[in-house]
Amino acid sequence: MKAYYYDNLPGDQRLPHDSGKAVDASDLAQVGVLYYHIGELDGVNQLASERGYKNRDEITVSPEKMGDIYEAKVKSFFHEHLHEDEEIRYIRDGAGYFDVRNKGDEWIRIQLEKDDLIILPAGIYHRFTTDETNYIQAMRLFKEEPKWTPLNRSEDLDANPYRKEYVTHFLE
Ligand code: KMT
Ligand code: NI
Repeated sequence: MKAYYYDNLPGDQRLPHDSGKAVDASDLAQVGVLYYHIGELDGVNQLASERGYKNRDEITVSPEKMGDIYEAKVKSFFHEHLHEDEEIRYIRDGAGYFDVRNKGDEWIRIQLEKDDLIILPAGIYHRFTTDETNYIQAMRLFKEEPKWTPLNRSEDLDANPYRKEYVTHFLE
């Protein structure tokens, strides 16, 4: 894992966009983002059972796997959104970037590679992209029925109870 402020410069979303200003795990914890490096599936199983996660699936995001819809998918993952559930991703292979908003509404870019696991809290604004290799394989963990519907950023969401809870807890 490596994290830094996004440079906000034009250019393909899959480029590093590294501003050179680093961010560490405690900065991430301040906005409720947790990071783990887990080399063995046992560790993931333990974390899943501690947090009440019963289900999981695996997704491969690549042109080989997705074919014609790959470019559209990558663009759609990059729309700023939130979820009403935690988002847990365990990277099995390849690499990619999660961008999250900090307290000052700046983008922090988190580069994830094999064996990295990230937990994004419910209500945080974020987006995802593959990197220049165009390949990532990730395990998605969920509790019961996944509430993964992405809710795109809008002022209307200021009244969403999950967003309000997040703001109260982490941004105020
Ligand atoms: C997401 O939430 O944007 C995704 O699940 C993307 C693929 S998983 C790395
Ligand atoms: Ni998401």
